[in-house]
Amino acid sequence: MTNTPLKTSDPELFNILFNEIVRQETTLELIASENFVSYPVLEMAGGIMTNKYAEGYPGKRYYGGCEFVDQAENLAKDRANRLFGVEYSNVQPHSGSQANMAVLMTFVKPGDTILGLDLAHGGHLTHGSKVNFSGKLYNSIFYQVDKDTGLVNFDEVIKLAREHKPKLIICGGSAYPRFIEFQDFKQIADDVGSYLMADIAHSSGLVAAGIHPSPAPFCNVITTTTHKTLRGPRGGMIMMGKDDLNPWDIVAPKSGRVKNISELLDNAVMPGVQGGPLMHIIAAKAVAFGEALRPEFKVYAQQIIDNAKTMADEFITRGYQLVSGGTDTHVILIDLTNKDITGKVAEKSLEKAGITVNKNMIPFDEKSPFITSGIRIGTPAITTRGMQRDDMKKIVSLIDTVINNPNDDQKLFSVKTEVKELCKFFPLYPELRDQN
Ligand code: DSN
Repeated sequence: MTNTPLKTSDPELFNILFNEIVRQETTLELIASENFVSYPVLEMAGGIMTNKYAEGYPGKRYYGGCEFVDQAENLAKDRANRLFGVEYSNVQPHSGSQANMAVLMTFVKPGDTILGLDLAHGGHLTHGSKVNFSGKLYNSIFYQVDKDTGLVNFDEVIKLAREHKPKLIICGGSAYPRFIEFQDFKQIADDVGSYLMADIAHSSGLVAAGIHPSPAPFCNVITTTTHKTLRGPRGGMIMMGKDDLNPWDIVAPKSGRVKNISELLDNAVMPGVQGGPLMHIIAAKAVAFGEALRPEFKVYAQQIIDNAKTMADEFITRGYQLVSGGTDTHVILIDLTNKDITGKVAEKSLEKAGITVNKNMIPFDEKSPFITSGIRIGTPAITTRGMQRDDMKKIVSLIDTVINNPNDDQKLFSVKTEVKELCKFFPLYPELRDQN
């Protein structure tokens, strides 16, 4: 990347970009919510559709000149529907949080009760956290995981659901290492007459590959991000397995000519929550969904899980405590309380050694979210780079060295050197290098 137009016009930003490329290439990316998009996705996300305003939906825009962005958005929706086996999708949400906001705006009114997984037990801010719109606008209550098993405590979910009769139950989260039991949630939602939303932001790539159970037959509405295991551009999406709910159960009759919930959801996204859609990102979602429809994606998704299981076993062998005792997915949540180190210190020391993770609350954590007793690790990004079983064992041994020597700069430096050596075998974006 020696002679790009950016380098000439804005060397300061070029330098920042260059340094970030080097950082991504020479370090181990273990943040469970991150991934590396393919070069075609990158090309579309960085492409000229960023120039286009297209408020509205394909065929019903508020601006002219939308012929080709309409085609891109329709393709994204068709591919999403095929990928997840759903009847409806909205690919416009800029993020998972905005997808969740649109769903909440559709299914619940301010003051209504929602029931979601406690953030400190693996949930998400938008599932009712008091510091988020979802906890400020709605009466949010939370279920937790069982202290012994680390799994969702369904006895508590039933008890809370019967007691509070939530309008909406939310399943899924951001730091839950096990499969989400959609069917069990569905039984409870039916029992108390609640709507059921699945947030599969983390597991959507595994769902698309058919490796994680699908929420489509059980949940009224599904949200996801597109950039985690799904390996698309940064963004969000809403889906419904079937668009067969009666909208009049949700909105007052004076709301006009609404025929189905999908119309309410579309309206909630735009104009309810967002204005102009990011057409370059929507087109890049279409590219990523096309990739995920190919048979290779199943192999990739299975490798993500195999890698996570290998790491989990290796951590256990080395005396680490994993929340829920292991993983079914791409997520490993390590409880560091027996290692005499906080999540905050572990994250910092690992970063110094070229390994990127995030500190994370563990269930029943006694430390604050800024300190934490745990770290979360994920395998999507390193799997994208092509790393496999032996690499996982090596990475766990490097992490172990750091955790046991968090303040030994010499050891951290030697791990960093080993990380760089390992990364050299798995180059990122050779296409960028070819532009030199
Ligand atoms: N920030 C995402 C994650 O790391 O899981 C959730 O929003």
